[in-house]
Formats: sequence, C-alpha cells, structure tokens
Amino acid sequence: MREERYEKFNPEDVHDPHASKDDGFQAALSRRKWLGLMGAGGALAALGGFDTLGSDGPRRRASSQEVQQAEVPGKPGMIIHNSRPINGEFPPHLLADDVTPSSRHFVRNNGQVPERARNQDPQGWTLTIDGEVDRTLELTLADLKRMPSVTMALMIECGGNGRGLFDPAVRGNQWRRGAVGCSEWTGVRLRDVLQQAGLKPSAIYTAHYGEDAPLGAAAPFSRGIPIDKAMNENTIIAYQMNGADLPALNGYPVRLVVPGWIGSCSQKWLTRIWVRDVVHDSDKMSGYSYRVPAYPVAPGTRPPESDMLIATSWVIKSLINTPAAESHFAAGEEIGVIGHAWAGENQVSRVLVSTDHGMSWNEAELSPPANKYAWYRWESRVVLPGKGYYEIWARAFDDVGSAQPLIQPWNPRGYLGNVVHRVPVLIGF
Ligand SMILES: Nc1nc2c(c(=O)[nH]1)N[C@H]1C(S)=C(S)[C@@H](COP(=O)(O)O)O[C@H]1N2
Ligand SMILES: [Mo]
Repeated sequence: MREERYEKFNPEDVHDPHASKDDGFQAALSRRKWLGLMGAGGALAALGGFDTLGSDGPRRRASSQEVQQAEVPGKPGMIIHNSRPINGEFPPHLLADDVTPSSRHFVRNNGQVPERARNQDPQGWTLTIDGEVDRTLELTLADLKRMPSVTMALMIECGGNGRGLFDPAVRGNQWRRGAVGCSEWTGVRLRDVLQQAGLKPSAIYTAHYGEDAPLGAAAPFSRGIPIDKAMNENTIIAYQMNGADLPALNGYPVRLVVPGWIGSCSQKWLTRIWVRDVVHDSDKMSGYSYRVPAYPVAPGTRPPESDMLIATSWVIKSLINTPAAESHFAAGEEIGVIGHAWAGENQVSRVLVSTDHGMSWNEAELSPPANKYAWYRWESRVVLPGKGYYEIWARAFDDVGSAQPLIQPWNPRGYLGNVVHRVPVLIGF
C-alpha cells in the first residue's frame, strides 16, 4: 500500500533560486535523490512516520518528511529538518490535543542547546532587566517563583511555519504545518517584572537575550517586542510547561511566551531583557530576517530592505488534525473532521469545511479557547458517497473580515504562511 501511494504522489524536481548550500533544504534534495536510488518504497518504509506525505494534496516537491533521522530524546515522532541546530515539527494528526504535550511541541533552534539546559541545572542562572528602567534587576529562579504566577494555554508558532508550501521555494527550514503548539505555560507576567524594575518614559521596545551559543560566526539570537505587547497580561516569563520544568529543547530554565506573535519573539533560555529607547535593531530584527514586505510582491521577487516591515502577530489560520492525511474510509461512512483554529491578536469567528476543492462549504462547530491566545477547537462531519480521491479542506475566518487564502501569498523569506490546509482521503480503496 505504501509503495503504491508513493508512486502515485511522485514529486517533481524543484528549482530553488534562493537556496544556499548550508540550509538543510539542499540536504533534503540530495537525500531525496539518494532515496530515489535506494528504491522509494523500501527507503520510506524504513523511515516511518510518513503517512502525512500527501498532506496538502499530492506533493509537488521533496519535503523534509523524507529525511526523518534518529529520534530526539523527549520528542518521539518528530520530523527532523535539521540536527545542528535541532529543528523539528510534528505532523498535524499528532497535534490533535487541545493542550499540546511537551513531547509534541515543535523545536526551533538557531544555535546550540545550552549545557545548563541539557543538565537541567538552575545553579547560577539569573535574569537581568536593564536599560530604560529605574533599577536594574537581577532575578534568580527562586525570585521569579516567589512572584504571583499565572498558568495559561498559549500558542507559539514559528514565523516560518508553512514555508515548505511557498512557491517558488524559499530558503530556510521547510516547515510544513507543524511548527505550532498550544501548551500550558506557567510563569510570571512580564509586565510585573518590568513594573518592578520601573519603566522610564523613554522605554519603547524590549531586546531579548538567551544562553544559547550561536553556531559559527552568527550573532547571538536576539529579538524584541514593543512595550505594549510586553505589558500585555498574556505575555509571560515561563518556568513551567504543562506542569513541569521546561524541557531542555524548549528553553530550560526560563523562556518568554509572547502568544499570538511569531515564535521568534518567545526567547528561550532567557538571561537578559534589555529595555530600549529605540526599536531593537539586532541582526534578527533587520534586513529580510523576520520581516515581510510592506506591500504584496510578485512571487520570487523581493523589494528593497527599506520596504520590509517587522513581522509581528500571526494571521488567521487552521489545522485539520483528524483524519490523518491519506486515511482510508468506506463509501458512505461518516468521517469526523476535527481541527484547531487561531487568529493572532484577533478572534476566530468561523471555520468552513469543503470536500470538493472549495466549490461548496459547510460550517464547522467552533468551541471557545481555554483563554485568550489559546487555539479554538472545531469539529465537523463529512460523508463521501462514492469511491475516489478526495481532499478535506478547512478555512478559518476571523472577526476583522479576513479568511485563510486558497493560494499562499508569497514573501521573500516564507513567513506567516496560512494557506488553507488540504488533507487527502481515499474512499473505497
Ligand atoms: N534563545 C533562543 N530563543 C529562541 C530561539 C532560538 O534559537 N534561541 N528560536 C526562536 C524561534 S524562531 C521560535 S519559532 C521559538 C520556538 O520555540 P520552541 O522551540 O519551544 O518550539 O523559539 C524562539 N526562541
Ligand atoms: Mo521561528
């Protein structure tokens, strides 16, 4: 069955004008050639976890799902894009929980996992708050834990989630759908800490630093957010994920969670928040990094740097968790379709489901989120009367008049991808 499936969805070659040698995408392509030599069926069966190869319809290009390697401890089933640094995601059918288990939260690292995190050793860790504040603070983990705590289900989604669906291809991790999670985080409101330090009127932006050593000659990974977002009651300094210490890969001992905004705002292994009187201007705040064109651009082209804007909040989006891609059903069988939807700073107002490539749509039942910035669960039932290949599509709408696009709008680095999710199912085979 699996061999037959692979031949049916035989991907075409990719021409990627932006790809550089070192970005894993080239590696994916060359490994794909290697797979071809081995004989597709055998190689894929050996890799396992490939039943989402056809998610988003028949594949047009090699995906990193073909390059799953050894498992990362604590993250069984993760699709690994890169092992140095570690980057991996989970296929949509493994993200069905309303609260994402730590073992299924994606991992996006720019540098090395700090030794402290690997050893789960809090000794000597401190968090410094400095810059445009009345008093510089240096807090220990015990200091943070003495402050009033909050626990909330909060979303983190990599700004590049969905990049693998951009056409033409864009360099960087070829995330499909799974660089997103909604775990339960416990910690201290960032605003409580900033208020303790006392913000000067000149404070307009934060700059975050972590303990991870960059790879090669790269600058330390650092991003920041406007003071308004830093003062939002749902922006937290987290020391627990799903009721336990943070996993090494997700930021032990302490990270920021800036929900609704692109994941790079949520600094892991946090050691310093520098309050600034200008918009933070690190590498990762400049050029084409985490920035999007100020106006729509033709696919494959990029505007001058001066026309790039910092990417901030996520846009309306949804995921089909059930059924898994390429599930088999009998003709006339009722199929439960279950998923999640989210809308960055906005509310989700409705989710529609189609089984005929968007010619007709049915309204799904939408459940409210656990709290602001948690994802919404939605549910629908479909019946496909006769034999054939079908796709289940889901399209979410927000409360400010936006809906997910049917074709992915393009930008030079593949950020904020939110094209409608398509899940192929096979009826009567
Ligand atoms: N210190 C540090 N923080 C970081 C990163 C990093 O490389 N170093 N990656 C960021 C990016 S791009 C994302 S999407 C999220 C991912 O969080 P996760 O690995 O817990 O899923 O962490 C952010 N925080
Ligand atoms: Mo990210």
